[in-house]
Amino acid sequence: MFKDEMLQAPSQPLPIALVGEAILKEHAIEVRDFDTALSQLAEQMALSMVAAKGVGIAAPQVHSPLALFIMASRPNERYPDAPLMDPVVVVNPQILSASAELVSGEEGCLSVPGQRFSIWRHQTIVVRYQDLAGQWQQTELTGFIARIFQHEFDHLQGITLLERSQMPEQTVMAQAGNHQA
Ligand code: K3U
Ligand code: ZN
Repeated sequence: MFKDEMLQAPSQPLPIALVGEAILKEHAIEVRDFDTALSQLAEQMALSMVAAKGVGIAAPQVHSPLALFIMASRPNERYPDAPLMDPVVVVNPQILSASAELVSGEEGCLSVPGQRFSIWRHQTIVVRYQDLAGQWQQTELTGFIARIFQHEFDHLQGITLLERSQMPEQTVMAQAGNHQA
């Protein structure tokens, strides 16, 4: 074997699934193998997210059934006070509790290009997830970062903005299968 063939090919962005594709309606599958294939998938998701100028991306959006997403908040026109953060890879997420306070805000979705929706989200959530090494992390998120987490979490439940925007605001947590603390 030539030496070049033994080297790993550079990561490429993956095509993004659009509404109407079946993968966006499916419930994601728990990640069990924290291996190099998972890290490579996360890297390709990050490339797809950056290329599309998103602040997050979920695995089903790149045609993978696995329960992981990336969040990458940055200040922007609609959320000028949003914190700038390095991308965080979130695997097997859980929402442990959510504030009673709901806030409405505008959201777009890379899978629903050209549309914006006003969406109610919990202002603060306490979440648990695994990192790429399989280590459990627990943290409280608020504001725009909490909004990104809830948007991406929805993708793992097979919920896009088309469905979410039709739901009464009270069903925010109920749809995610969680309970208020
Ligand atoms: O709505 C978008 C946006 C981009 C930069 C700043 C503010 C908003 C682009 S769509 C986006 O980034 C989605 C990504 C998705 F669909 F793949 F998950 C994430 C998102 C946007 C806005 C609020 C919450 C989550
Ligand atoms: Zn989306």
